[in-house]
Amino acid sequence: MRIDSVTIREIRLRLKAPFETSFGSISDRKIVLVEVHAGGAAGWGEVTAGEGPFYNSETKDTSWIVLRDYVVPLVLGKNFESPVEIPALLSVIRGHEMSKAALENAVWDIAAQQHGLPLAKLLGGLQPEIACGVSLGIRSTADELIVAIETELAAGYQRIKIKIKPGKDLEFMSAVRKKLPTIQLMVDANSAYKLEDAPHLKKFDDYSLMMIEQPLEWDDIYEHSKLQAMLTTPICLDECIHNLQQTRAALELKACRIMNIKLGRVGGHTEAHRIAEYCQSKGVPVWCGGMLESGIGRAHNIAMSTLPGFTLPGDVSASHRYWNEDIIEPEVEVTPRGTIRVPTAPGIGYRVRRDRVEALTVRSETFSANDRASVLAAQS
Ligand code: OSB
Ligand code: MG
Repeated sequence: MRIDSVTIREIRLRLKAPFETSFGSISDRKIVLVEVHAGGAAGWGEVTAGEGPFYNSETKDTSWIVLRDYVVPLVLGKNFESPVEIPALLSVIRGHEMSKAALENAVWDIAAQQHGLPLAKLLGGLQPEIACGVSLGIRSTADELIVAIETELAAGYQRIKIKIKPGKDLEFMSAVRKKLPTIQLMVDANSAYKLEDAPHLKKFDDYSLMMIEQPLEWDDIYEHSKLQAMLTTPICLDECIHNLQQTRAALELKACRIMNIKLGRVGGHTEAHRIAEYCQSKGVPVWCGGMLESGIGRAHNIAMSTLPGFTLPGDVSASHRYWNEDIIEPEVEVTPRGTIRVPTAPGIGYRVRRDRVEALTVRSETFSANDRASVLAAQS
């Protein structure tokens, strides 16, 4: 396929309720979407960067620049047999995985449509439905948190993750365990602790947690290996892992026993697939993390979650938990047994609501291979 045009656009989408993590609170998402046209088909990807550089170093604004000035010029007018060729082409750009992922994933959407297959199938996914958990933001009181957890359990969700930070941890875990002793429970610190906090983190071992996600520095695999040796609870890495090499380092150093794979953080479906395969070969379970995505990013997460090795419930949940109205049709729904049925239509399997996307757009730029060819011809 030849990449005929790429449109980048920024939309605004208000969360139903603010989402609080150890690094801040967010109410209004500002999301960059990428639409690629190739061979008569349109494909969509989502940049999963935050509004500010607080989860990782990318933001919706850095992604705009990187896409416009570096990613798009590298792919526009180029021919690809398969989207797996894209990472090598984009590897001259260091970092900026979320920006690259949005482009590559849009091309995967097109490739799947051209094969007449749902994206999950094209990727090699086998599961007809995926297991779902929820990620709950930090609440002001344990009672409030328990009410939120009970609502999610009643909806069927199989696993509860609670966000924590120093001062908002043991009291919450202990209250939840007292009320709900047997649920599948885990915590996510988003790098809020230091290795010196090991004696404190050791107390988490008393609460039968499935795992502790990313307790230490966002870029420090080594210190997680020191901490893991002191804990019985498995560590799961999130922020630290951007590619297969870092995954190998983490497993060889025994820095974690479980891996969170996020499509944006690792640069797209091709790298995510490699990481999942490697983890599976080492007997390390993986699950799909979430970044408060719109329906487009969510659809890609669902496709990835069908791959072998994704044996734990992910942070992939129903559209209505986030938005009054999503930008895809149908919206993502969860069954009473806490699963999402994988769509069977070609591509991402959901229809993008263009009217709604247009209405939410605050800026957009389109780059077309033909315009570029004519600009280059005029210059020569
Ligand atoms: O660490 O997993 C995380 C949201 C934004 C940034 C980082 C994280 C999260 C979540 C939300 O936990 C998961 C979701 O999309 O529901
Ligand atoms: Mg996390």
